Amino acid sequence: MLRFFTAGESHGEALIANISGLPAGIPISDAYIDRELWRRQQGFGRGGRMKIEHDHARILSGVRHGHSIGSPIAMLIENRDWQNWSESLPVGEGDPQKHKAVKSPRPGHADLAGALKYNLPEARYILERASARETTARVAAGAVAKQVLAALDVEVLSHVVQVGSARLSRAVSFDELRALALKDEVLLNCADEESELRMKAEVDAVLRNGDTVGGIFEVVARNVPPGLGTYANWDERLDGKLASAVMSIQAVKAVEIGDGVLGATSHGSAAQDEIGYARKAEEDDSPATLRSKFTDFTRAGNHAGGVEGGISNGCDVVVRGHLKPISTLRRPLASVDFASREAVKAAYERSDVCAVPAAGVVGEAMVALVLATAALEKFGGDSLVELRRNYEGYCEQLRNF
Ligand code: EPS
Repeated sequence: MLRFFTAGESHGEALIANISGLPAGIPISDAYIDRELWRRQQGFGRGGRMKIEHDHARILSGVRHGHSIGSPIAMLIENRDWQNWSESLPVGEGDPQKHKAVKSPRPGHADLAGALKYNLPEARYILERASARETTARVAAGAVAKQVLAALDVEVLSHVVQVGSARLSRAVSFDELRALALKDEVLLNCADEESELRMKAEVDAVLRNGDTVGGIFEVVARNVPPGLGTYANWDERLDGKLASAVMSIQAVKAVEIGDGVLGATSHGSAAQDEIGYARKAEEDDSPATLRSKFTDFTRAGNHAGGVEGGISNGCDVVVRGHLKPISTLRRPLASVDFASREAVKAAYERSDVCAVPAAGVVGEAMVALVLATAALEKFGGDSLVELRRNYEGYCEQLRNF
């Protein structure tokens, strides 16, 4: 079973990602993992921290000669900023005078709920773990999951479809998402230039007035075979797992699969994806999104976002994460001093003003982890050869259906 966990705090020494349950023989490139980490650091609206960090995953175990060996993969990503915090956040007793307390909780952050829960007098230890810095480790684990999926020809990409009230104005092809992921300069990770400039204007506005802005990212997974997940039990449904994984990303407050939100206000005749059949050998001009490589069944659309009845159906899996604006504001909101209980402004910590593109990269990681887990559950195998054999046998079964 594929499992992963992360450890580490925002201003601690390092972040750790541990992923286990991979078959042996999967090609694992550390350069690829680092490229994914770099992508997570990009985007207009990120804070000063990203000028300090150059995230690099040091693989400590589970990979030899460029391939997984079946044992857990442990990765360590150093926090360069640690050198500025080693005295104020030491592991040992240290000097209490140097502690940097967070004296008034930020509305929307974990500060108050966490302090109440862990019975701590202020929020420093709370935000250290609640911080989205933790997503660095998720992206490292997700990059490993993506390399498992690559062995099954599955690709997972993302783009930004909304920042504040600026929306992407047109449909974007999967090839455009591929090109976006290869770019060496990332503004808002939107494939449409005109839309991206409107998105940038939203970030410029909040930069000027000390506010923050949220938005929506969309993750698209191509070549997911039909049959991952099941309706057999509520907790085995693929859509439930995707929603949970994406909802767990810091600042995500809503998750949508396909056109889920629009579907609630549509009629059934407009919301479903009508089914057709066209042998590939025959004349077929339906776009690649609407026919999978697995069967000759076609679809008139993909409102379902590639999941029906909790099962992948062979169309692109499409998951959107809706981010609230980041809760650390340069022009802070009303709060209360933890010690005196007097009304004060919320604490300010260096932060981002918009992190939607970065959250999209984290979304890819979480979706990849869910899909890789579901694929390994279905196809199993302790080696790449065994996994491929099982997968190809299933593909043949689908062709002969
Ligand atoms: C970071 C995410 C955000 C950043 C953080 C790095 O964390 P948070 O959720 O706590 O706002 O602002 O940067 C800092 C904590 C800092 O000191 O600048 C990330 O994704 O790496």
